This record gives sequence, C-alpha cells and structure tokens, in this order.
Amino acid sequence: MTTFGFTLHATDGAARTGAIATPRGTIRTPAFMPVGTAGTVKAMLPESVAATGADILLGNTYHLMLRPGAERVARLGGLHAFMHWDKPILTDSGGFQVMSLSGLRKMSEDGVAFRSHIDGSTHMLSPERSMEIQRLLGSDIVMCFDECPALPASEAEVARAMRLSMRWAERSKAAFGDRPGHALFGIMQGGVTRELREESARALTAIGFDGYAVGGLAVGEGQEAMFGVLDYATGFLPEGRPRYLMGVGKPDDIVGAVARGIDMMDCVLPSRSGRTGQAFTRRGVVNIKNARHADDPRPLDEHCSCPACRNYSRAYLHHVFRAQEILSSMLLTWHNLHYFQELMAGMRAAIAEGRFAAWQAEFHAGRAEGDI
Ligand code: PRF
Ligand code: ZN
Repeated sequence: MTTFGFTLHATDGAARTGAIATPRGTIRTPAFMPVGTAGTVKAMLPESVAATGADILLGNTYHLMLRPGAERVARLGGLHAFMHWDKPILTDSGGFQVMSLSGLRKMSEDGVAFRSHIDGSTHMLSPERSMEIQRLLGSDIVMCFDECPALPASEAEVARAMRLSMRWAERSKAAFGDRPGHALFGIMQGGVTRELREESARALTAIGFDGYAVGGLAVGEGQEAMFGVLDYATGFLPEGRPRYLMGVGKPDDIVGAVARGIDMMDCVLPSRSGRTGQAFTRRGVVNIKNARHADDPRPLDEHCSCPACRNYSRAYLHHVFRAQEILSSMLLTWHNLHYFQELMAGMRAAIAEGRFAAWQAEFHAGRAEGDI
C-alpha cells in the first residue's frame, strides 16, 4: 500500500511544487481544495469536481457530526463511498466551525461544549472526539483539534489560545495513533505575533506531524498582515512536509501565499460566489447579475474551457441567474472551480520551469480592480 508521503519537485524563490502521495491518489501541489462541507461541493457532482482538476476535497467534522452523524457515515461505508468521491479527503477538526457557527459555547481545557446551529441540541468536541469522528468519516488527512481566536484579539488571548492548541495538538497526536496511509497535520496558531508563531512551530515540530497548517490567518487581519506573517512563518516549518494555509482565499491571496512557500489551500469562495452570481476570471470578477450582461453574446471568459464558457453566453448566464434557476449555481460554480484549478496548474508549471516571478507579474498585470 502506498503510504502518505510528500515529494518536492522544484522550488523557485520561496515557492514550491511537488506531490503528496496517498493510497487514494496523488495531490499535486500547490493544491487548491474545494470545500465539500456537508459531504457535497454544493451544486456539483463529484465527477464534475474532479473534471475541474481537483485532486482533493475538504470536508467538515462539525457539519457531518451534526448531520448525518459520524457513526452513521461509518456504517454506510465512510465518507468517500457515501458521497461517491474516491480521491483524497481532508477534514477540518471542528473547533473553528464551532466558533463561527454554533450557539452557546463553553470552552475548557478538555474541549468545547456547544449547541448545534441546526436544531439547538448539545454536543461536545475534544481532541479525542475530533480524532474519532475524522477516523469514522475515513478522512485521509486529519487536522488537529485547535482553537482559532478571531482577530483583533489581545496578545494575551492569542497566546492563551495558541498554547491550549499546542496541548490539544499533543492530545490529537496521541488519540490519532498509528494509521498507515492516513496523515495527521498540526495547526500553527499565534495571530500576527512573530514570537508566538515561532513558539507554536517549535511545539508542533517537537511533536512531529505529517504536515503543518498555518491556522489563525484570514480572520480579519487583512492581506498585508497575513502576508507579513507568512513571510516568516513558513520558514519555521520543516522543508520536507506540506504546508497548508487554512481558509484562503481570493486569487491574489492564493498567489501571494504560494509565493511565500504554501503548498495547500481551501476556501468556499469559488463555490459560494458561484451561487451569488460572481465569476472569477483572469481579468477580474464578473458580476453576472449586472444588467449590462443581458444582451452580451460573449462567453464569461473566451479563454476558459469550462462548460459554462464553452456552451453559454453571458446573456444566458445572466438570465438563469435572474430567473433563480438552479443551473445558474451549477454553471458558475463549475466555472469558478475550473478557474481556481487552472490558477494552481499555472503556478505549478511556472515554479517547475523557474519562471514564477514572471508568471506572478503577468497574473497581476492582467487584472482589473472591481467589476469587469
Ligand atoms: N483552524 C482550523 N480551521 C480553520 C482555521 C484555523 O485556524 C482557519 C483560519 N483561517 C480556517 N479554517 N482548525
Ligand atoms: Zn469558464
């Protein structure tokens, strides 16, 4: 059986390209992971998600434990069989979603008790329960249970949450155990404070993980501050393990993160924006609901080979959006996921050929601010 492993193929400045081998297939890096929160990437068949070029999906402990329940998914053969996706799945550990979605939370050293945002029922998550749920789901890449404070927060608060997350990382590792072919990633916290980021990285590398996530960013600090942290934070992590920036981001966030040594990312942006009528293109964002598209016979992006661009005009996409047809979400989500995967493929090729700086300059030169 293939065990989990990361191979770096090339570097260009701080940017890297490589591959993560798993028993369920190879993940080409830098990788973008579409978000399939509740066991579906909304508005997409799994085979369509694969057709956009995705090698891996993200699923959520929080949502799946509440509905349909981790034990039920396990009885039904695990998340891959349940949702008909046979490539790798990474699952987030739940704490971050508890903080953003659930009601009435109670944090302690042991974990967090909370009320479901669906029906108000009470639940708890701890490092041990999160590892159990992610095992029941059959996740290929399991995330440590952590606490991510919203920024701005006081440095004392950020330090407290980081140190608790490091104790939870140790408990996560012990509870995960030895599972060949499955990986456990640690999550760095520490806000925008260099010393705290360094302390967190030291704690995680002392425990030892298959990969390392940079958590606690894209939580309100702004792009400049986020890049400022990434400028040093990736350097605190081992060269030979994948680095995952959680919950990022817009195309220019992704490009900037890759330029600073990030290998993996996930974000709801391409799928969520698809459902609200926003399309990402090489030239910027197209708001398809805008009246000026009503008579436009051109495709969304003449250089895009996705089904929305090959077969439909802006006028048609505008019409189905205005008419609130389900096809609108399907086509725009497909286009956006295709665009994000093309972006990653472009960066992988440029890094491999040592022309990433030129690629980046071209990426920025081709883009307009605001609506196009
Ligand atoms: N921790 C976890 N999941 C996350 C984050 C985090 O810090 C973030 C922060 N951007 C997104 N998702 N476990
Ligand atoms: Zn397209």
